Amino acid sequence: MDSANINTAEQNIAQVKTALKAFVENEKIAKMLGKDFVSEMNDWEALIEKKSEEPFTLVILGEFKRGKSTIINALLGKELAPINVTPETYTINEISFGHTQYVEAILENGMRVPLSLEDITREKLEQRMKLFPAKISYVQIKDNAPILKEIRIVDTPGLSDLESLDKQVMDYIVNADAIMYAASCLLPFSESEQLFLASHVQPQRFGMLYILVNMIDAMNSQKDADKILKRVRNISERIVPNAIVYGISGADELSRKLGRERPLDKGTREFYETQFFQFELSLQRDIIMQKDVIRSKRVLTMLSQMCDETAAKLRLISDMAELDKQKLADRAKEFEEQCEMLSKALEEKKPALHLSIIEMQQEAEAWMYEFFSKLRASILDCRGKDADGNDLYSSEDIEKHFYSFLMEKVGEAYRNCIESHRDRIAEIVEGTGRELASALGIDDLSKAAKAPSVEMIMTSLNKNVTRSVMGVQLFGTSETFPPATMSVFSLILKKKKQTDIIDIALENYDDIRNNIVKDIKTVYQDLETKAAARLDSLYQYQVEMGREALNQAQQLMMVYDNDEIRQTLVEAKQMLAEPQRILAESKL
Ligand SMILES: Nc1nc2c(ncn2[C@@H]2O[C@H](COP(=O)(O)OP(=O)(O)OP(=O)(O)O)[C@@H](O)[C@H]2O)c(=O)[nH]1
Ligand SMILES: [Mg+2]
Repeated sequence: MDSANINTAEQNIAQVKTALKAFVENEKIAKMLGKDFVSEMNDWEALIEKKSEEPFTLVILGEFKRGKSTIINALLGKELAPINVTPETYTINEISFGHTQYVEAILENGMRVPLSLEDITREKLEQRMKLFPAKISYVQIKDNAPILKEIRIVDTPGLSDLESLDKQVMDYIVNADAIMYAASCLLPFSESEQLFLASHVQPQRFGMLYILVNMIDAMNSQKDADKILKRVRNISERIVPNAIVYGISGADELSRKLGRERPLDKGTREFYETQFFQFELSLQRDIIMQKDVIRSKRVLTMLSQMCDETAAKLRLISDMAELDKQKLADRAKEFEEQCEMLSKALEEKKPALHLSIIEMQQEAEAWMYEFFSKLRASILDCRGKDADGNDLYSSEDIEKHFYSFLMEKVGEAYRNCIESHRDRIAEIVEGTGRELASALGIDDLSKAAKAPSVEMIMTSLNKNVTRSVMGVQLFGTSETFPPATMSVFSLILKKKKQTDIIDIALENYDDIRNNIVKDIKTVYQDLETKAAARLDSLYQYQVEMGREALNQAQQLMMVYDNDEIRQTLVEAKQMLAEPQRILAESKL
């Protein structure tokens, strides 16, 4: 969709909205689908309506202390969002355009309390809030920074973990037009950050998603920075393929714009300065200039989620309409019996899982032996001579670089080996999960019972989730080598000054290899425990889905007879066909 098509997009949106409105307002259908469903549809509608009226919203997300507020200030060229070394952002701060600067808290009871920028630091706000008659819903900051004429920017508190993900932040995610996700190059791009992106950001299908790897100024060399960015890019390509990754320094950019002293240049300034510039350029070109297109796409995405959920619900009812009350009761009883049987079957699967993991562990050991025999050759190559008989590497070079060369190679082999097995184990676990679901006969039931947006997370991302749940610590840098391997490396380092480092490495060669094999064993044991636990939780999930679907159906059958349901279904499907067709044609 380009801007020439924007009118068509808007027409489509209007048509789909009208059709869905008629659908919800049809009394027979509404009665059949139930109160909850109608209120859900109304929520969707309200959200979409709100969306069309609200300014374009760019939301920043990320865990605590990734420099989110600093990045926003750097974009604004002003210090509006509070920044601190301790958890700072306390409320959701909406920053939008106003001719004069103005700050106020919007309370949950609708009341507005005027504040100043100084008041919204965590420390002050915590004090002042005690006197407010209700909790703060969000803080609104108005300012005349030029970028705010185009878009509204929302700063959020650090996300802690998925369990306690604040409902309000979640509303902002659903409501956002585009997302900036802040990570820090000083902290690893953790499994929980990945899981958050996979489970909460990706399913929303944002047209624009930036991953900002912040604090590059703190890296000691470009090589270090490149390495981290490469890792983040590799991971994000897998879980949020549409994301654009930039390596930036919010703090440097803010100081630069304010004319303050900038962080020390450790040789990467040109890089992060350019990256920030490119990020701002993309904001201009891909967001600000395209904001109507992005907005239309976003609304169309929401509408099609709404349609998909409705269609899934209709499918569920249509399955159930084929059964009568007695049959349904039998089916529920049968389901419970099956659950019991499968729970036993699940226990029986565990020894097989154990065997597969042992097999992988042996394979890993074999790889390691092979790798170490090849590595010996590369080590000896370090002493090689060129055609003229000169040393390929000077002894100073070897002195300086050999140790890190060795660590890097061993670390890489170790990481690759476990990474690839982790995928295979995740596949085994997911496959078993699917087998259980089909044995329970709840494939379709569960699909129908839950909205496709949820379903999408569960199926397409299940493997990623499983991988994350089974996250074992992956070692590989000097500080984080597995314990046994590290002990040999330390030994080499201690002796390094005394004699030729290559000799020391070769002397301790078998020890390095044997110890890494020892470490690998521990890691695989850990993997097995986690995989088994994940299998249990998948089973629980399937069972709950099945029960829920059966329950829903039984309730429905208490109120209507099958013919009535069938007839209304035909009508409902017909009414839904038109908006579905339009949405399919608008090629999201
Ligand atoms: N070296 C360096 N420090 C930074 C950078 N960006 C932010 N910081 C520092 O990191 C700390 C946290 O920055 P904030 O912007 O408050 O981080 P935040 O993610 O908004 O934190 P919360 O709101 O508490 O979740 C502050 O001390 C900043 O000065 C950067 O690019 N480089
Ligand atoms: Mg903050």
